[in-house]
Amino acid sequence: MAGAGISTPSGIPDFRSPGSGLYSNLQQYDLPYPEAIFELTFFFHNPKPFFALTKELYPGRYRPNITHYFLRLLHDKGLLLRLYTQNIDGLERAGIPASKLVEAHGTFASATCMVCRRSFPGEDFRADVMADRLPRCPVCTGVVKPDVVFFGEPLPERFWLHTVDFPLADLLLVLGTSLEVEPFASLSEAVRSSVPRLLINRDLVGPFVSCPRGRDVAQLGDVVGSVKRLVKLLGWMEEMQDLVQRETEKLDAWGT
Ligand code: CNA
Repeated sequence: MAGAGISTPSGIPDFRSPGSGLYSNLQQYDLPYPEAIFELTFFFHNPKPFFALTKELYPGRYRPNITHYFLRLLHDKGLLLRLYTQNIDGLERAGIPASKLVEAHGTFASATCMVCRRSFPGEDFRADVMADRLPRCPVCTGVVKPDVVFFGEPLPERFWLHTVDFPLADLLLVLGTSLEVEPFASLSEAVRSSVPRLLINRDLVGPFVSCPRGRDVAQLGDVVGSVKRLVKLLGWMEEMQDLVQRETEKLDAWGT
């Protein structure tokens, strides 16, 4: 299970970190209260703040960091049952196939017309978003909203895979999340009680505080340092460096 804290080392602010988090830095968007940026009623009244944020987070602006590559390595080694992420930055897609991913709060990679409900690749609207123009449906001219899940909207159907996955897991990694947003947060309690849960986060959160289990482990501090420590303990340092180098060269070649 992953959250915004795995992407802060890539330069993307999380929501709740005091000072640096998005919710502390929304003055520029002129919102009545921070959460309004992800509320449909406010979006229909004024979609501009959300598109200003969209411009920030549009795929291609940021690069994965060692945490994303660690998750990729788990996949390469056949150890990843599924990656459940709350992130909407798409950075987990670097090498992890869609079948292994559940983007529980949606994505900018696709978008839907809010009037006729036609679906489009997010890429179709890149030029509009970058030029601060409202993306409009080419068929009915309705406003097109990236498929990021707003408060009150249903989660993507793939989220229901959790009913199958969590009882099967034999280790749960929880990385970079405050575990404050439901229903995602409660997944951390859906593994069998004998299953170890490893929290890698700046601070202790959710059930690791409120109802800890005997086999819980928490590695507190910066996610990059913690992941490096784990990779070292696993003896995967060399593979990790090779992977990071290969992927960095690819991104350099694409000019991303
Ligand atoms: P959050 O509530 O902002 O919590 C982030 C957690 O990560 C906090 O506990 C932080 O202390 C911790 N953290 C931040 N940076 C680090 C670091 N470098 N090392 C270790 N721990 C760190 O974010 P959640 O993901 O829990 O909340 C869910 C929201 C946030 C979802 O709806 C997301 O869509 C949304 N979000 C996503 C992104 C993104 O896609 N990158 C960015 C901002 C917010």
